[in-house]
Amino acid sequence: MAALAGIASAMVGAGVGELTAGFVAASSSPFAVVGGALIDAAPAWAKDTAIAWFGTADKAALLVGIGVVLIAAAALAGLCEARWRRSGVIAFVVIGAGAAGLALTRPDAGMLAWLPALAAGAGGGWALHLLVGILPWRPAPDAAAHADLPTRRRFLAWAGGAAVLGVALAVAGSVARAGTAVVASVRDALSLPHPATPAPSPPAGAALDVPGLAPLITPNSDFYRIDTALVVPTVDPASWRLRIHGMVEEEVELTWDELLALPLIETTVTLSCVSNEVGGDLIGNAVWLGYPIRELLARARPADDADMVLSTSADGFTAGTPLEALTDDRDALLAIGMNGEPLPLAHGFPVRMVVPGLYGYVSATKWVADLEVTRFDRARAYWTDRGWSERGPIKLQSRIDVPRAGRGIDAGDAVIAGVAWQPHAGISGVEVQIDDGDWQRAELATAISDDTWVQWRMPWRAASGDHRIRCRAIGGDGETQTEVSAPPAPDGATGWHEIAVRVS
Ligand SMILES: Nc1nc2c(c(=O)[nH]1)N[C@H]1C(S)=C(S)[C@@H](COP(=O)(O)O)O[C@H]1N2
Ligand SMILES: [Mo]
Repeated sequence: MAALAGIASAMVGAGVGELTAGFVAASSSPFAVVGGALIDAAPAWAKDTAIAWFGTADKAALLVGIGVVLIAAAALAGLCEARWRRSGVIAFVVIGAGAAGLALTRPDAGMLAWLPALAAGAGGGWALHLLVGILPWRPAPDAAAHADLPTRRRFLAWAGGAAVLGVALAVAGSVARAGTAVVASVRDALSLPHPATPAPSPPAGAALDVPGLAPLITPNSDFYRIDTALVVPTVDPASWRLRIHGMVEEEVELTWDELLALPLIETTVTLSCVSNEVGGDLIGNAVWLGYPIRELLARARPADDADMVLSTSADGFTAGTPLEALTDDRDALLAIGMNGEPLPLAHGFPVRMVVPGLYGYVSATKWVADLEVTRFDRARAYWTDRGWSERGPIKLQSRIDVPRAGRGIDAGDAVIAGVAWQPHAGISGVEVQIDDGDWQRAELATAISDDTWVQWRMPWRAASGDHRIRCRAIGGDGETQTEVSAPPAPDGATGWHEIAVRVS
């Protein structure tokens, strides 16, 4: 029961923390602070394993993990408090103070970042003091007044009440997330300017009609999300500024209104995560609205010996992009729109970068706030400090979507279909091998451009039995996708996607 008192008290503390954070700053919620610090401090292998195991559910998995550790620690604190009064309370306050200190070190810490964790520790400690005071079997000096009442039932009622209170406070905290609500409503009220140069509608024959095949354009709600932000950063467009500085002749500063007034262009670009495994779904294709970064850099006039742009987000993430990829004729964008809408909050609202041909970790900074023109030998970015390559061109890849791996299909006329990509270099063909037969050319849909993935399909007379299907792409430059299998780290997975199908 002392352990139970500890757990219920921790729930009160967590609730107080979330409630305070809801009013002060969502990113300073104790869970966000501890989780964020763990994400940044975790060794590369741990992070890579988390993404490999949990994919886009990695954040939920981390929060569950923190919860489990917290419950264990709280139970222990309860047991200590029952044996040595104040020891558990002190533990709560110390943990809260530690998290408060951690909160101040987070890149997006506001002035009151320390408050939620401190309040959580104090609230939890106070609850523990009260609950242990009414433990049924413990004749504490201050329990004398309740000498007739401290039954097991009474204790359980109070402990249960404390737990419910904790949950209620946490719910209230998430409702109060003032920042998120305000920014979400600003976003909802926005109407984006019309592009000076709209994306041409996809050419006829770009989208194949095959059920189960990834759609040519990925809807925002299905677009994969990968980032280090446990709480989605909330950036109000009215206060958004982009600073371009470093090795430039002239510093440039840009506000939201100035950005909107520029002649915006629309382009369709496939974005992929370097953590995407062969056959994986950390990839999507969207129509982006934005302004070419090239034009902004032209205003700033980078020094001749600069070769990298270090972009920083509102929450302290950084990416190092080759200067060349931002100044050459590809349309690297400072994007504000995704598939006809303002960027969704989780995809970088109000402004992010999108660079055709490069993995997200070296180019696609969301909630972007700062561009520093520099050199690869002078600056390091978030993931390059964690064992990933400095440069990350997206590798030539292809995927089988239909039939679904591991599912059975009926014998007879079937279709094999998928997507292939090598953004910026393009795709010139896809080949398919069934069992150990010859490689056959698949029908390639018309590409939107070299910057997007391409759908493909091949008819198949499926005979009963177990089959293995493999695919490989041929790049725009004639290169065939390598069979050599490599894991995502350090610069992207390679190998052929292969699926097993049972035909009956
Ligand atoms: N601010 C910020 N931007 C970021 C990241 C991040 O962690 N923080 N992750 C990058 C990575 S690794 C990828 S793959 C893309 C994913 O963009 P998406 O979530 O919109 O699909 O965002 C990039 N931009
Ligand atoms: Mo990524």
